[in-house]
Amino acid sequence: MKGSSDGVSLNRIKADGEKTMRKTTQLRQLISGPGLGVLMEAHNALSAKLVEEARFEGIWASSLTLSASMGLRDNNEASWTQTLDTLEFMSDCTSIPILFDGDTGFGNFNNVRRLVRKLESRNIAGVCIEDKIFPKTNSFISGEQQALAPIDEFCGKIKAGKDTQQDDDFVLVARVESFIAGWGIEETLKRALAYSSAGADAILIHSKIDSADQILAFMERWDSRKPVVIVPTTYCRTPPDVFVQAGISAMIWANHTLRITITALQKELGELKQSNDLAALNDRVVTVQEVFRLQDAEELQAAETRYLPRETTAGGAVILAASKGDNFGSLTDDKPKAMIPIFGKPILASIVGIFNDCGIKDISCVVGYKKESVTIPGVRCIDNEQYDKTGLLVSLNTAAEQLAGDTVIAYGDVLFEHSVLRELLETDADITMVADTSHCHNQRDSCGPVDLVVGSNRPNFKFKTGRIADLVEMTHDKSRSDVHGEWIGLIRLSESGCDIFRSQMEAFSSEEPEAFARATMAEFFMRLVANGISVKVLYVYGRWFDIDSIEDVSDAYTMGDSLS
Ligand code: SPV
Ligand code: MG
Repeated sequence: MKGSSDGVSLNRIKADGEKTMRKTTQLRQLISGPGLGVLMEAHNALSAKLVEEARFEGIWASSLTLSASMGLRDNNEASWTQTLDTLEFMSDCTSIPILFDGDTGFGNFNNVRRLVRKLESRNIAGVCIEDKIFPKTNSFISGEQQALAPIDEFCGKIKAGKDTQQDDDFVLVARVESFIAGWGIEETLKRALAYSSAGADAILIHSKIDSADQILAFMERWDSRKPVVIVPTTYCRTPPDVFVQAGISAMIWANHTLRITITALQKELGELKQSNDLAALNDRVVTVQEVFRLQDAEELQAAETRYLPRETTAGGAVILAASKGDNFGSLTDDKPKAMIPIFGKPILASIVGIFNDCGIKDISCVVGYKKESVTIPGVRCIDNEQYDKTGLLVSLNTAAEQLAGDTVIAYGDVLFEHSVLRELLETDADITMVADTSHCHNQRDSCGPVDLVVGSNRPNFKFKTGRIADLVEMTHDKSRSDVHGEWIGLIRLSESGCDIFRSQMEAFSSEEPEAFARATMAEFFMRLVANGISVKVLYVYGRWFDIDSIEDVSDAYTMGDSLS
């Protein structure tokens, strides 16, 4: 056996890197090198891959099993191009060589020429053609009745194939069917010699008796003129050592991969039909993960991160909606302000709708006041039990676990146009807040302080420049002339931005627990800036409003249409 010392593994263990050798060269070595090579049958890409994983050195693409797996008979019912398509899949997912069972060559010498060209283009390492007449019949079905091809004509096919191949190592095996057809040793030898002289790289002597006698008789007279390949299907009990001693170069285990499959399927499908117990079967079969592994699904995932454009959708959103709201009279008797209907639905439902429209499905909402009234389908509610004693930063910290991957944080009383969110999602800094430079929205004296932003620069909307700035300072002082905009309650965090927010909140709460408990988001931003953390400002012009009072609600009713 080739390179085998244990007598069990019939295959050579390849040294690392050996598989980078051309498949044709691998097959040539398997068939012409010392010892007994083994070609294991496969009939589709998956079985070919499994044959390789089982560490066989080469694949026999059998006409019997290829046709059976197509639901056809081994009588050239499948066209050669249909078979070629399957071979291409088999070759693409394996690195060991395939010897294709090319039957009679699908016609005359001219068809063999075309076949060899196409096989080489699919990286098939060799072809075996047999001296029967097209359309052939499997050798185990009425073998004696099968006519053999005239020797001259078959030699023409061999010569045509050899003259056509581009790769010197492409292997052409000539298969002698005279034993199958009931002829004796003399006819077999005559044919083998002729095919050898015509240029065949190896001779396959087929036999269907249940001993190796015909093969051994041939080998005694053959005198190692060319490598000999055998198919010990009917004489499989002959120990491989006998073949080694006889000087046989390679053997083909021609159909057992398919037969293993049929045996397993018949058994398991039959039992399942009887038991109806899918769970029991589940424990006996490979996992779906194993199927993914065989498909190399991981490779595609890695490639996607390399080649697909970065998704602009945020992974998730956290909406802060725990507070009652002070300026809404009886409107907030039974619900927080985020649940006040504006344009026919709760503010929160509109915000969630805008997130969903922009591809954000994973939405958490920090609730507190009248939390049972917050019922928005698909939204995860997180309870800030201290909502009436704490500031917004504590609400955000309640949802700290949700700050993972790209995350947008929004106030539950702010409505903004889709375009504002889309622009925010396109930013790529770790921390980006949105500030409005229009100052045109309706601020009332009764409202709380406005979070004003001083950035590193002013935007120029006319020339579309300066839309992103560094946050320098936040202030409530409306009289300041260096203010560039008003924070609208929207922030986008990258994965690292989320890490920064979580660790900074943790540090803040342990260093200054009282200040932390009362802290506003603006105070937190100032703390970040003071700690040297970069916070970016995305400037927008209008396209949002907040609902701060009962007057805002009635204003919205008179507007009569929603933001879009
Ligand atoms: C095949 O596997 O298709 C063969 C070998 O040709 S045999 O079935 O034994 O003829
Ligand atoms: Mg065949």
